Amino acid sequence: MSTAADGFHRLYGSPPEGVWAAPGRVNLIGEHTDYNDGFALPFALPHRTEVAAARRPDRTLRIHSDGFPSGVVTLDLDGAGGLDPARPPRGPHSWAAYPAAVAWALLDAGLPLGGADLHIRSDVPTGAGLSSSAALEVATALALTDLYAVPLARPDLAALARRAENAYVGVPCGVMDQMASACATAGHALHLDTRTLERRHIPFDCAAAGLRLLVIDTRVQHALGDGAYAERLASCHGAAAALGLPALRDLPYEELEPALARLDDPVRRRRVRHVVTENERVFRVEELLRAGRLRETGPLLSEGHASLRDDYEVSCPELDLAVSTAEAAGAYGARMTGGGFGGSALALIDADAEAAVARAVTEAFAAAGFKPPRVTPAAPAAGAERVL
Ligand code: GAF
Repeated sequence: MSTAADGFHRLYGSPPEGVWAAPGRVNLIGEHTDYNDGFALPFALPHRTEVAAARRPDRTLRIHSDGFPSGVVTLDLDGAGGLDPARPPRGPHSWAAYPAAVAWALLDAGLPLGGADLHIRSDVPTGAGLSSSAALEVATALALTDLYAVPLARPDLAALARRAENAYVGVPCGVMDQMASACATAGHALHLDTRTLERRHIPFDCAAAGLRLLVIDTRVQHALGDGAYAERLASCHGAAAALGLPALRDLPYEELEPALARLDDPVRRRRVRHVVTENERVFRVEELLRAGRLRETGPLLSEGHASLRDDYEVSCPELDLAVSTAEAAGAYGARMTGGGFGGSALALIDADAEAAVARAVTEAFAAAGFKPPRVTPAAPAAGAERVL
């Protein structure tokens, strides 16, 4: 039995009916494009959130997490004090807002759910820009819909998980993280069209090419709810409206310069330039991966970082140092990944350079007086699945 199942048994006094797992993600390229209906190329991490669960005969949802010492959170699926988006679990129970949000979104979509007991355990680092929230949402959604035999295609499940986070938790994220967690496959990056939710699985095997992808967690906690993310989103939507477009995705790369000339605000111009060039980079990286030319993606990753740092202004000194140090230590390319303002960077390196690059970054952080970073290799793992 998995640890989540054991934990469930100990807590609730009987075994779960099943255990469902969903991974965190790393985004290879395509950052801050998803809420512009654009493109992204994430892959799933081996780190997962597991939800052990069983149905209940009543309309009660009990939620417990190994990672939080606040005990069992009990909610009524129908009561006003239960799944009310105006009153999500707060304070020491605020972690429970994510699974509660998912139950709310599924019910709000008219899906026939009943009560359930959930026990959660996770090794997805939180606040590291590796989508611990999406992993929790997707694992919960999969557990609840499987328990109640509700057929839901993975993209629909991801879209509902995003809606849960937007409308219930109050974080205005796009759909990339939930799609990556729900739809990624081992050994592949997921080319994602965030407007249509169409996806392509692109073989991505660093080891076979003698390469390694390092994830460098700066340990600067990032939070999407602090206003800067919403400000970027508003700026992009405002620019699209000013250009008469449904979304910035509808601005082709070839038409970028004349479009920029039509925007008065220099900040908006920079935001638009990032989004449009980033969408283009997604396609160029995909092409190189398909051609097996993995090393050549490096400069595009670094270009993406410069764009996020200078045009989109979502980097921070720790991310910039991680990237520049990895590059100086021989990385083919490096960039921040995820929402930014902290969290993690990734670096594409020769497999035998791992120790040297990790040491260089660790030493540079120490010299700058930053917290020691956590450096780990990552390879594309499986998306969400039932594991027991
Ligand atoms: C966060 C969000 F949750 C995603 O939707 C995406 O916008 C990302 O930041 C930036 O690419 O992870």
